[in-house]
Amino acid sequence: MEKTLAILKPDCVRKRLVGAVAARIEEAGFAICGMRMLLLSQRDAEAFYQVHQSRPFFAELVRFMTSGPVVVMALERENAVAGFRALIGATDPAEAAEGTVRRDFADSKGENIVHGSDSVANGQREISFFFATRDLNERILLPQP
Ligand code: FUP
Repeated sequence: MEKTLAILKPDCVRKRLVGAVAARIEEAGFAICGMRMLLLSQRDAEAFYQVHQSRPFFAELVRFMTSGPVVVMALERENAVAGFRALIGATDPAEAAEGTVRRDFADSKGENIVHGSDSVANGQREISFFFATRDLNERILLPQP
């Protein structure tokens, strides 16, 4: 079953939206097969967002992502990567479709509540950044009718 990584970012935790966002994730048919709260170190955040290291917003992104605890989730569903990105909406909440998590809860392009992997390969890489295989409860979805 396809998997994707979600990060409920420091703004999500600070705004007490972990439960609301987790509910939307489960209502959209995702199974949570791994979940952990942690504080990213500077080194972790820089490594995780390495692809953006030369972008002008990189330092601010790392500062924000290390500003408080996050909740990381390994999620499983058919079409998990694209389905999760549809659920959260565009990076900039002003451009995100109505009813998406970022449109409803995010303040800005930088502080946008949640991260979702952008490809199946990156999903696998990002899940292994945070979870050991033995910590993932795989194939926990019930068979579809
Ligand atoms: P997304 O895949 O929607 O999370 O967006 P990107 O991979 O393009 O960006 C990753 C993170 O960089 C965003 F979540 C927030 C930050 N970012 C900015 O702060 N400013 C920008 O202009 C673009 C991204």
